Amino acid sequence: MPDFDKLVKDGQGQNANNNSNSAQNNTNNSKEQVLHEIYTDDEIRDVNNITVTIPDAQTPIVVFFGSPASGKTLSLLRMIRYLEQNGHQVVPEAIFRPQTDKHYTKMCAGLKDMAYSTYAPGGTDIISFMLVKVLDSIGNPRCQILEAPGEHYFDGRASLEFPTYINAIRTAPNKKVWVFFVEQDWGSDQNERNLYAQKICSMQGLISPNDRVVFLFNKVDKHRHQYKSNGEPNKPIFFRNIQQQYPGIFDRYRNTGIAKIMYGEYNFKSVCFSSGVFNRTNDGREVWTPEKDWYCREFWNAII
Ligand SMILES: Nc1nc2c(ncn2[C@@H]2O[C@H](COP(=O)(O)OP(=O)(O)OP(=O)(O)O)[C@@H](O)[C@H]2O)c(=O)[nH]1
Ligand SMILES: [Mg+2]
Repeated sequence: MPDFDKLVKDGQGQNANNNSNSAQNNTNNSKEQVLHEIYTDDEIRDVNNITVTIPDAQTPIVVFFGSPASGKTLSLLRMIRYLEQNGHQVVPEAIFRPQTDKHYTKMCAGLKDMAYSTYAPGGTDIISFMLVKVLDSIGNPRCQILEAPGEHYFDGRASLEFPTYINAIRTAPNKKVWVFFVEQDWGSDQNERNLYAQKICSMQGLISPNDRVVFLFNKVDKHRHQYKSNGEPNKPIFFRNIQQQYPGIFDRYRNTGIAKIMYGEYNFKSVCFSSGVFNRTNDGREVWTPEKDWYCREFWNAII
């Protein structure tokens, strides 16, 4: 659960890794202001009290599971651009959260502006948790994506607890695709990565064995020396490094016997991804140059 006192004490908010605009801008703000920029009124009261409605119980739900600042929001925004340029529509699920939740209404209304902005979201553009639906060119729903603050998945501890709305998604009848965001060399040290790996394993123990799993090796652009001469990331190298740095996260998905012969060693998909490159400006914002469509294509093929 979010530890609001710690959050405010640290002056960090959502982006615990200190590399976002909101983290910098909020440092000197009052406790009240920091909380209100990051969380909705209902969440401040208690995120566990927010009940969610999933009106479409058929369309698969893709959950972006990632630690704070792992790049979930930027991935969603990048995918929105890609999908809309390739004949899809992306629409926020307006009734996912209570109608009285004005912050959610605002978030839904501002989503497209954020997706097409020159800058990475910062300041008050905060996305709290939301559900968006992806439709194909003739309006058939393809999937729903849940995007949420990393604090709700990993707050520095490996505990088994997740907020109410994540439990609601987990137990919903829809098929699920769990996208575990992992970044090579992330965190302050190996100890922090171990804790995050344990948290991923906790969730894997809770989800249905029928759910699909994708590992997203995010921000690969930060490791250009691990690219092939054709300009694409060398996935086996990323795979090996992630496996070493996040112990046990692949273990549950090992094929054995005939399945191993037919489908290979593991029964999950993995993707190297980058939303783009980010250049910090003097006024503390980040100019976002989206990466090539290749990354989005790979990601989309893995989740669909
Ligand atoms: N180099 C690089 N940096 C990235 C990439 N994606 C995100 N970032 C950086 O990471 C920061 C955080 O990204 P977000 O998308 O806000 O992360 P998040 O997972 O939504 O964070 P929370 O909402 O706090 O859980 C951005 O401000 C960028 O500086 C990427 O693909 N490559
Ligand atoms: Mg986010």
